Amino acid sequence: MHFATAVANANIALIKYWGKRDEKLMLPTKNSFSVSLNALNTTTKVSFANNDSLLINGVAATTKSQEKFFHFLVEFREKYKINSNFCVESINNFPTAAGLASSASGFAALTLALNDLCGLGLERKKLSMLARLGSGSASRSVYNGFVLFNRGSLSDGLDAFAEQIFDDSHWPEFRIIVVVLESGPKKISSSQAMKITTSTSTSYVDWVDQSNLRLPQMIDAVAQKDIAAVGTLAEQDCLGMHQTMRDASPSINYFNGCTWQVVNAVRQLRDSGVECYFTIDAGPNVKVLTTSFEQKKVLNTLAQLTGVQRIIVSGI
Ligand code: 2P0
Repeated sequence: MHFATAVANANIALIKYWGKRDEKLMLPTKNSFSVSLNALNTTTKVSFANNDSLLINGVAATTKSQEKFFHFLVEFREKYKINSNFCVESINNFPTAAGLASSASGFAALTLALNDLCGLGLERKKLSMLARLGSGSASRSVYNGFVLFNRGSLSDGLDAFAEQIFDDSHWPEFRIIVVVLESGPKKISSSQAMKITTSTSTSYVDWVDQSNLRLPQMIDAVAQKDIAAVGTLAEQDCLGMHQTMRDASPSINYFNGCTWQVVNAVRQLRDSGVECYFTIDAGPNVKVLTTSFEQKKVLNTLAQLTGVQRIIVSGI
């Protein structure tokens, strides 16, 4: 085979991953739980080449993403005793520069394509562990639906993998509305921010404890398709994670004025009886969690806000 192509969806964590217990092996401090987004994906084509190269949406990748990419290929070759170099062409169907998590779908699609090209025949669990070496959140994007990423307890990482808990047909009415806000380049990378948080934040340990208690409640809430419980737990987990960053030294803040504007609009809508909730990751954009029944009302309100660049509606 001269080339292989694979597609992977982006994912949003409802119970967040933030912090590593082992940086080299990319082992997370805690379990996380996500939902895949069928409207946001990466398609990656891989072929054998004389040198490693990476094109994202037809443009040579920035130094920052190239660094992670080259490191991943070094690890991949070492792990599976492969000598080849690779030409990688990656297309995101969503704005790469908009601060949306392209590394999760990107490394997951790359992992799936390399597995095909090199004829490795790896099972999903192994694919998840391989994608993890690129980005922690990528281990969740080798699946669709609702996915649990186990932190594991072994020092070699052999029990740190993701697994699907509910497939993508479980909750057809669930909606994630991605609100892309005006923003400059990312202030600080997730990896760097996690490192500062875990080593200096006064509230980190407490958040991990609380988040671990929320996880089984979240899985139960998704099982019951209870949007109020899912949304409430997701907001608590997200706000707690961002608080750990504010309590770090130096203090880290990914929100901007527009972020608070959207958060307040979501809270006001909810007060008026519309079931919608928010979650925010390592950037200013807001993801609104709601259902197909409420989608129109939410979109009408969001469309009136200033500072909103783009709105993407996704199912699972
Ligand atoms: C998550 N995030 O669970 C959390 C919530 C952002 C906030 O996983 O260092 O790009 O490559 O493992 O996966 C984003 O961090 O970080 C992330 P690395 P990653 O989705």
